[in-house]
Amino acid sequence: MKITKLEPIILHAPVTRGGIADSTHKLTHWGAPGVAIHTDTGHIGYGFSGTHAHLPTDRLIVDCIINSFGPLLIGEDPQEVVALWEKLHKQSEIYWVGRAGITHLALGAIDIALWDLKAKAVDQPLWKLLGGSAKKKVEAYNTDGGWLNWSLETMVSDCKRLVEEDGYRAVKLKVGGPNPREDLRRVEAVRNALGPDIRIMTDANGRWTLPQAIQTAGRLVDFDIAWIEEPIYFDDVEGHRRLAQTIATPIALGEQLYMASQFRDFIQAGAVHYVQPDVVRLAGVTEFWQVADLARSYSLPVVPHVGDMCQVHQHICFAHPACSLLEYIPWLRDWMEKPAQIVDGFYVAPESAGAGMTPSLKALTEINKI
Ligand code: 0YR
Ligand code: MG
Repeated sequence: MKITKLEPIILHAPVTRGGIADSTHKLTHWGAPGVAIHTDTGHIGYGFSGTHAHLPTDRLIVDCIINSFGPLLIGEDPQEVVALWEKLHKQSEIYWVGRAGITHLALGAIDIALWDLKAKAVDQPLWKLLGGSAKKKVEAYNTDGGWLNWSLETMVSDCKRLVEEDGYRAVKLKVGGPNPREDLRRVEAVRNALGPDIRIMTDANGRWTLPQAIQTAGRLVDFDIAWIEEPIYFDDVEGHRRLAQTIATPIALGEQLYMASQFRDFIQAGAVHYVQPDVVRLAGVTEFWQVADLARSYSLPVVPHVGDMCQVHQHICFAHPACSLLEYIPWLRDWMEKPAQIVDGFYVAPESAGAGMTPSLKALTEINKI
């Protein structure tokens, strides 16, 4: 199998109710800038990054994929994905300008497309190629009921619907709003509405200073919260270490970390309990796997962040022993040929060959028209 052509793709998918916010980000669309990798056998591999749909920036990512990395891939065998990852990652002219950021997001999208081809070449879903089993239980927790811009009433009724009608046993709420008392009121209202048996996660998206986190996150223990996510700034290892020693609620983080070495630093410091790598911010499945192995060696659960809207991560979760819980956000549902399926709060192992990012017909007619 040989790579013959790389085709740029940009998708912008509307988010729920036209716009969502957490403490740090506001968006109307989820961006999926990526690539279709064509081969001499007729197989096409798809891989996307995940962005806030800022078109000029999405174009930079796609340009890096096609024009910086692309020429290095033509003629190569996509099944040699780990060797190709090393080859691309060693390109000093490209990595000179960024070991993280756009170059790394570009490599992530390519890596996913290569794993997609490797799985399609043997006509297997990626989880099977990675040694997983459809019998494994992969639970879903839903993030789409807890946005910070939802009114308290909307948030409570959305969370109730997710639990009572859709069968989720775990939901995530955004905190880190301007008034910490309001944060706590919102968490308390959802806890009271859902009862004691549903798990509730909270996510501050890097908003607090250390003393704010000690004060507000420290009180989450009253509501039996599963974790507080990104309580303080994304890269602050020492701050999270100190917080972890101070509060009883476990700490989750990782969605903003680009490199396996950053995870090593957080884990070694004792600054994280739930490890949240993302295939679209790490450079793909290849680097994700290293992080998941590392976390497992410290007995830390891996609960991926879903910049891919869970399409690739579901495969990894059916395969990697550190993963048994996975976020769910529905924004790419209409844009993927086989959107992830959840029944009674558990993922159903995908049956089609590949890594899960093949676009739907609707997406194929609308992409690149933005
Ligand atoms: C904006 N999940 C997150 C939104 C989400 C963000 O990027 O999607 O809240 O990525 O923190 O845990
Ligand atoms: Mg988060």
